[in-house]
Amino acid sequence: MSLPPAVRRARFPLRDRPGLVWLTLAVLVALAHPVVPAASWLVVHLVLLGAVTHSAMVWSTHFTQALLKTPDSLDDRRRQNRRILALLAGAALVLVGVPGSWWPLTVTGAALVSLSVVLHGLALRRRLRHALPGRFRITVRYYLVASSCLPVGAGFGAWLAHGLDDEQHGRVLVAHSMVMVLGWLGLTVTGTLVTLWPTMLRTRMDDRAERLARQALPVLVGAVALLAGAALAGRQSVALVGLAAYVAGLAWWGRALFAPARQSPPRTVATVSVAAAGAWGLVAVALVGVRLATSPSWSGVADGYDVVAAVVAVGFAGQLLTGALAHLIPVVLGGGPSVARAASRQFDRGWVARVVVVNVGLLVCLLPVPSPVRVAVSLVVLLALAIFVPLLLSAVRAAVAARRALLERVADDPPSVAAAPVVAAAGAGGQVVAGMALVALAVSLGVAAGPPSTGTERRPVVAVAATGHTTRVRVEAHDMAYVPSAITVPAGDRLVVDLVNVDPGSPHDLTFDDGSGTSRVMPGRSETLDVGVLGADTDGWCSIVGHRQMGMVLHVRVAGAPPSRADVPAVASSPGSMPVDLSRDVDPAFRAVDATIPPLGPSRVHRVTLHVRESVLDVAPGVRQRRWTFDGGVPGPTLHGRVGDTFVVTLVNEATMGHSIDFHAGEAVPAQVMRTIPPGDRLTYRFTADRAGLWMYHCSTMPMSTHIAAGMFGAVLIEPPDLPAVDHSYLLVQSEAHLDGDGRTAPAGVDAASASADTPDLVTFNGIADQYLARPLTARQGQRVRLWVLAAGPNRGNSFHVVGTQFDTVWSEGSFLLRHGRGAGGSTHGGAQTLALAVAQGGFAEITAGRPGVYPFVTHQMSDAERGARGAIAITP
Ligand SMILES: [Cu+2]
Repeated sequence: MSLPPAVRRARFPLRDRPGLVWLTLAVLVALAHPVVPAASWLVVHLVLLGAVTHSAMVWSTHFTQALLKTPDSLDDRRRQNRRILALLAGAALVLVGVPGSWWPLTVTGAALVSLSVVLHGLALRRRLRHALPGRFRITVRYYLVASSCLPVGAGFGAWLAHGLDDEQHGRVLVAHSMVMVLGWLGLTVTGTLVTLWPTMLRTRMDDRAERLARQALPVLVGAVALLAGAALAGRQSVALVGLAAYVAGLAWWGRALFAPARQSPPRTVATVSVAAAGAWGLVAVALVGVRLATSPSWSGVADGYDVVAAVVAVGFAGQLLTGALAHLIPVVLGGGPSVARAASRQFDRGWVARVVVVNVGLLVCLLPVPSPVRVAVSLVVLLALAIFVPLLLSAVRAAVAARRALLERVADDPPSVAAAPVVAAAGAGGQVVAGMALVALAVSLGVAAGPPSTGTERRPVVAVAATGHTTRVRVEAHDMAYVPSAITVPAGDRLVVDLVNVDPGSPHDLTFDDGSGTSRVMPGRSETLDVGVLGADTDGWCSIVGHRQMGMVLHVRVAGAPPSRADVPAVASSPGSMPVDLSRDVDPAFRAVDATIPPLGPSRVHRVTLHVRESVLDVAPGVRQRRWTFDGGVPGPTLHGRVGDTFVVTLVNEATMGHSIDFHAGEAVPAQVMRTIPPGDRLTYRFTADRAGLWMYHCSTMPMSTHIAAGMFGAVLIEPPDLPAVDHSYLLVQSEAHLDGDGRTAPAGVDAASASADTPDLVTFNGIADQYLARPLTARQGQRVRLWVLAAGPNRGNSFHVVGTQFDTVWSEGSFLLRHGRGAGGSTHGGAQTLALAVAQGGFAEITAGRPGVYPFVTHQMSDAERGARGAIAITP
């Protein structure tokens, strides 16, 4: 069945469809974020560069045409389509090029996007020139200025993608984001709302609107230029002035928005969403302002940018787009009021609840809530936004059906459309409740999924005469200490402790030996614990692994009580776990960690997100431990690059205590990037690898012996220039494991006391004792094998030896000690029996096995080899 011509004309697939595709992709990437590289960058750019930029282009064309009433032939549909296709192709290239670190692709994409928007601007200018004098030319001027911002912002974006050092990156990032969001998008939106806002409200425009918009334009443009220039020049205070000037320009013009809103308050999904979008836009500007005002450096400004990006992408852009389209799509589908109503009804379905979920949910996500809560709430926010996609499709279907019905004079309203629910005023209250309930449900699901609280049950009543008095004490949890560390309570008094966590990075608690205690108190939070009536001296401590050993003990003295029973030593002794039996048969299903080093890719900028997670992993075949990991594995992912490469690492703490990261491969100010972040937080660590080496990275949160022993380490391999190719490259990272159980009946925990005493249960290569004995590395006779070795510790070095072979090439800590038998001083016929590495050193040794056989490798520190730091290479003919 073919559609009537009028319906066909109303259809404009390249105007209506691409936004939906980009939004759908954004939702999918957001849902799959743990496994998608650079997910947050992708989501932000799918929304802003994909959906919103496309909409800005097609709808500014639409409004220009509607306002200026120029003939269609000036810029026909065919030309518009060509520009849209160029934009889509360019955006797609950028979206692939940046996460893939393929710079030429990124530059090509940015150029294509810029070209299409510049051509778009020229087409608008042609219309402006041919138009008769009339009102609202100011709107088109806003569009012209906006479209000239885009190529500038795209240039900054390509520069960013090339990889810059920390400080430069921060400056260019601010310039890029401000020119794009405040310039390209902000000016397009401002210009549009001059006329669209009163139209959406179905009321008349403020008489001053056009004049105010004309006066504000130079201020806004000047502010963006000042802001970008100041950022590039590294002047934070000047940038702040630029930001303030932009807000002032907006406020000057924004006065014209209030009169229409007073006459006809926003009551539809379109107007409420657009108003909320405006509010979040201001929140984003305020967040940038605060960072500019308070960060000690530009890299510090950039560190908090993912929060700004989330506010802009979801709060501002997501709502603006869905709100504006809910108004525009019914209008442009044409066919008169009944058809528009049929389409509008689709957008009205449950809109109040959707708006509540998006806005309240986003607010909750910005609060310092635990990570599982943020994950659960952001999921419902995402779904509330994503519902827009099917709604838009059904709106188009409903309009087409209504039109056809009208044309065929069958009925005014087809039954399917009439059946669509309409929000009555009375239904709105119920929807608010439903929306709030949905967010609350997500919060409670997140809390339920979070770390278990230790509970606050009463201590048993003690045989001491109660005085009826209460002693209330404020105790601050600092970095591994309570202040005060000792308190005295009169015998018979009830003790109440207000525990205040003033440690910026780590949660803490206060636990007593009867099992009572606070839950984990997050940084900046406090909790009150009713300890009860104490009959004797006692100690409280922080139950987070390692914290008690670091000195988090609160001595409670009872005045006038019998002598102390506070017999808990400052460092608890190891419970003395049984030695791990490594002689058992290995399960046929056991799989060793792949030690192969993949070849280097072409990229010079490496973007990695490391999620800190607690995972149950093998520490020997058949022996399991709950380990603390970077991204679920021990060792953490190996970062591999060349001298001069830039690494942008986002650390996301999804664990239950504070963690951090320290990269030896680049130079950085420790206090900034190596700081401990609490659960739910993230930070971006950027470094340039200026020197070759097999570098260690590790968690540097106290006690470090525990955090590293628990699994929080990994390698950064920066190849020296002109490193010759070999047949096989393997990486072996040695570390120790300390178990507080046998790990066979149930996963063991981490024994912090044993780590601090340096009495490991296991010493492993790549996290699992004996794994390469069970599953040897392989090579063929005569092949050259390069064995990279890193001693991660926390306490043990490595004397690496391959039984039955000699090394003719040894490279350690940045230089060759021996290269094909030639020594650094020019000596010849040299050989080496070990590659000697102190803790945190790395290097490689090379062997060429002349005869087939199984060649064991060990650390020649024999007691460590017997604890599992051994393996084998099988040489086949
Ligand atoms: Cu840690």
